[in-house]
Amino acid sequence: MDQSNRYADLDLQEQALMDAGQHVLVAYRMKPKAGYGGYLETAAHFAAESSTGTNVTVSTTDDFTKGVDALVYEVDEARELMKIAYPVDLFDRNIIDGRAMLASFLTLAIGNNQGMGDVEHAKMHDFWLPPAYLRLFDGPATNISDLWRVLGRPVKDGGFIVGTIIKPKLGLRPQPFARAAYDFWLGGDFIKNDEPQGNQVFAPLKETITAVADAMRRAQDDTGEAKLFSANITADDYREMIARGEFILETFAENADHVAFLVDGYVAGPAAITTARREFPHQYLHYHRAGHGAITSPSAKRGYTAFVLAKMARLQGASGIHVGTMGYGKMEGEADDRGIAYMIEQDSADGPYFHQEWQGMQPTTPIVSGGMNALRIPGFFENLGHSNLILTAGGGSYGHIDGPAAGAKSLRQAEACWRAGADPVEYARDHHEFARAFESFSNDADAIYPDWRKQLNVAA
Ligand code: CAP
Ligand code: MG
Repeated sequence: MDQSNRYADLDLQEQALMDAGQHVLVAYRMKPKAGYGGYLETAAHFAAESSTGTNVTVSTTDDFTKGVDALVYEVDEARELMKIAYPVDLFDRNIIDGRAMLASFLTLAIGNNQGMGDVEHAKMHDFWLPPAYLRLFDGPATNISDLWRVLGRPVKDGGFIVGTIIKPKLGLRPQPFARAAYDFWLGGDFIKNDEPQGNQVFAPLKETITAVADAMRRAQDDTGEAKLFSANITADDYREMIARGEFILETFAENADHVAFLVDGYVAGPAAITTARREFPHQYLHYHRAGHGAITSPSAKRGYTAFVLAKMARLQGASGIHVGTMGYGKMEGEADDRGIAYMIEQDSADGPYFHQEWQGMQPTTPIVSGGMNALRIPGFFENLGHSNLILTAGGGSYGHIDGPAAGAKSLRQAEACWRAGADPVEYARDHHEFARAFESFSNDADAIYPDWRKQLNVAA
C-alpha cells in the first residue's frame, strides 16, 4: 500500500522545520528491498511504521492522529538517503517529572523499522533535536572539569588524563588486582575496570574494591598526587547498580569524589545509564560502549552509527564516552571520527547531516581507548587537535617492558612530545620511558617510525 500521500511531503523545507522547532529530524541511509515499492513508497511506509501507521489503513485513525504523523521530507535514492521529521509530541515523557527519555526516541526511530519486510536495511547516521525537546534530557551532571579539580589542575583546559584499564580483562583475584592498580598509579592518573569486571566469584567486588581503595590511598601517599578510579556498576537490576555504587562510595570514603562510575551503556541500555545519572549525580558517569560494533560498524547496514551513539550518550548524561581511536588504535575507526569528539564536547557542532546547538548542556568527554600506546599518541592528537581528554591504554601500560608506571610515564611523555611539536624519535632520546615504549611495542615502532632502531641505537 503506497502511503506516500500521507507520510511524505517533499515540499517541507528543513530550515523551516528547524525554525518551527516542533520536529526531531533524522537522517537514514535506507535501501528498499527489491520487488517491493519504489524508494519514496518504502520511505513513507518506514515513516508510518515509525509513528502513527502500519501496513494498512485502520478505521480508528482520526484527524488528530494525522497531525502527528512522521513525514519523509527529503529523499535521494542515488545516495540511499532519506530524512524523516518526527513530531516532538510523538515521544514519551516521564510521568514523574515530564522529562524526555531516550528509550522512546529509540523505540520509534530505531524500532520496528529495523525489521520491515520491504526494507533491505536502514541505518541512522544523524539526528537533530529542537531546543524545546533537547532541554528535557538530563544531559551530563559532571564532566572532565570535575576530574581536573580532583587532580588539582585548572578546571579549564586541565589537560591530558593518563589512564589505563586493569588487565588482564578477567582473571585477577583481589590482591593482584589491587597491586596492578597501585603499580600503574605510581605513574598514571586514572584507572578503569575493564568492561566485564564486576563481582566475579574469584574477585568478589567487596574484597576487590576494598583493596583498590587502599591501593589508591597508598599511591596518593607515595606520589603526593590525587588518583582516579572508574568502577564498573553495570547490572541488569537497577537495585544491584545502586547497591554497588553505594558500597564503592562508602569504601572509598574520603576519596569518594575520586571515583567515577563505569556503565556498559550499550549492553545494559538507556535505563542503566539513567539509573547511574540520577542515583549518583555527583559521580563522573563513564559510558563504556562494549557491543556497539554490532550495529555501529561501517560493515553494519542497520541500527545507528558510533556518532549517533555518542550524541545519544550526551543527551542521557554521560560525563564521558569512548569514542574509539580514529584509526590510530586496534578498533575500527577512521580519522574523521574526530567529528564524534567535537559533537559531544562542543556547544555548537556539525554532524554528518545536521548542525546541533547544545544550549549549554554540559559536554561529554571523549575517552580514547583501544590498542593505544605511547607510539600511537602523537599521530592521534595531531588528528584530533587537542589532548583535553581521558586516554585509557591497557596493553599500552601493562605491556610496557618496564611495567605499568613506566607505561603511564611513556603515555604522558608522548602527549608532551605532541604538544611540543617535537619529532617523537628525537624526543625519545631524552625521555627514557618513551624510548622504552619503542622496544616494548616494536611492531608499532617499525610501522610508524621505520628508522627508530638506528636513531635510538637499539639492536634488532
Ligand atoms: C581496551 C579495552 C576497551 C576497548 C573498548 C579492551 O584495552 O579495554 O574496552 O578499547 O573499545 O577491552 O579492549 P587495550 P572502544 O587498551 O588493552 O586495547 O573504546 O572503541 O569502545
Ligand atoms: Mg575493555
